[in-house]
Amino acid sequence: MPKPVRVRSREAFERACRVIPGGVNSPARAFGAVGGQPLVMARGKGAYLYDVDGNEYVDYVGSWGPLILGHCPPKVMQAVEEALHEGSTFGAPTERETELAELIIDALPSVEMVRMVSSGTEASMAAIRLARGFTGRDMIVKFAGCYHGHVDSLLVQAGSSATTLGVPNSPGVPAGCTRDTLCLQYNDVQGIRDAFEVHGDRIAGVILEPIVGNMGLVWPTREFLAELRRLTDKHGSLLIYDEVMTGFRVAYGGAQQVFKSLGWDDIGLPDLTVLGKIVGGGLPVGAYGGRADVMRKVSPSGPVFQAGTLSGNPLAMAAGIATLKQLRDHPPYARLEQITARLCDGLAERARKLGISHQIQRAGSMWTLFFAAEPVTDYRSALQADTRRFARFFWAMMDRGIYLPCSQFEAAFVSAAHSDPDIARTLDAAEQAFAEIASA
Ligand code: KE4
Repeated sequence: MPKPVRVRSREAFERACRVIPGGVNSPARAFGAVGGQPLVMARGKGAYLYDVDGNEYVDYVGSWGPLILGHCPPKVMQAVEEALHEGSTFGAPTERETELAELIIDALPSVEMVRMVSSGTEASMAAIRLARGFTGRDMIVKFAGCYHGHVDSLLVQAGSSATTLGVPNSPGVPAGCTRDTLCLQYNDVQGIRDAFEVHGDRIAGVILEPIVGNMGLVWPTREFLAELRRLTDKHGSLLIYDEVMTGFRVAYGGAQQVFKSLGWDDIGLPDLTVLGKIVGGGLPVGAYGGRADVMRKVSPSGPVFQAGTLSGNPLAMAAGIATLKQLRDHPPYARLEQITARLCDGLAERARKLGISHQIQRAGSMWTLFFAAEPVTDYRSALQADTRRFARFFWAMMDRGIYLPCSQFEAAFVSAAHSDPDIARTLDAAEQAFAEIASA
């Protein structure tokens, strides 16, 4: 099979590397985990990406989650264009900010008030500061394999036990920033019990991805979520769901709605929810919201400071409003469930035929193909996956026009723009790619 020509992409990337660290504005795009050079993209349309050499790809990254409607959805484009002619930013309240806040509150029963920021990182950082400000405590609990943005206090190594306080996992993060962070194992009920046993009255909040995308797709157990809610209630800590990836993705009401539909009533609701990606419709938006008594502590209504020049930016609000209205009024979730299930079942069938160890884990249109023999339930089991085999599969699919996330530890996304022929084309490519790696 002839490899696609990528001359311009190589030249463009080499030029980028001369002026931008690693040639990218986010390391997730750097292909470090799969080798080779990232492709420089020129445009997107519907389910497709086109690189600067004109090669077409079926896109399963969707800009790492925001593009549930695909590239250039007409109504979103139109809304941004209209907003643009009124002005790009005012630094003053605008009605679009209120409208998007109302849409979020209507979608998520746990959210009574919401504040807009410009990224998921900002939203997580603010939510943590708010939990600390509201409780007057310092300690935060997070889980290995969950990512909440490049927040200093959350860039910690996975702890070895429930009492191992955080050690930074990046240069530039002072030890003091992570000293109050506990990093536990996801789905480890005994681990959180031990942590609250030792630190309960010092824990300001627990933050987690309620369905994880950032170690690959991993489901929580009902018991884990129920115990988190029980212990945070008992000790007066806040429970923070980071739904940056799952919000409006796995359901219009995010993971919280999925759990309700599963009848998991004993897990309660989070006190705060962090949002991003889809809520901005492809433009820079993050948001955090939750209980009104907690949110009222945020400046200027309360003492917990948080600010941002472009927070609630009118163009980004317009994109977010148009996206959420499209999702609310013409929900794609039943079809996304159906075509993503067909894709994942087809991948599993083709891998099984060739005796390739794999686990396909999915939540709605978010999914991960792990090259692993056992189900992935936490970060330790995720690390058992065969990342070299993933890298070979990644390039075998890329060379057949299928654009997957460039890491075993990421989720892939199907959009409402993906068609049945796109799924068929992907499965044909996978059949050849599996055969290629099985013989390697
Ligand atoms: P941003 O600051 O990238 O908008 O959001 C950070 C964030 C917070 N919470 C969750 C659950 C997230 O998944 C993210 C960002 N996700 C990564 C991909 N796994 C974004 C890709 C990137 O960093 O370039």
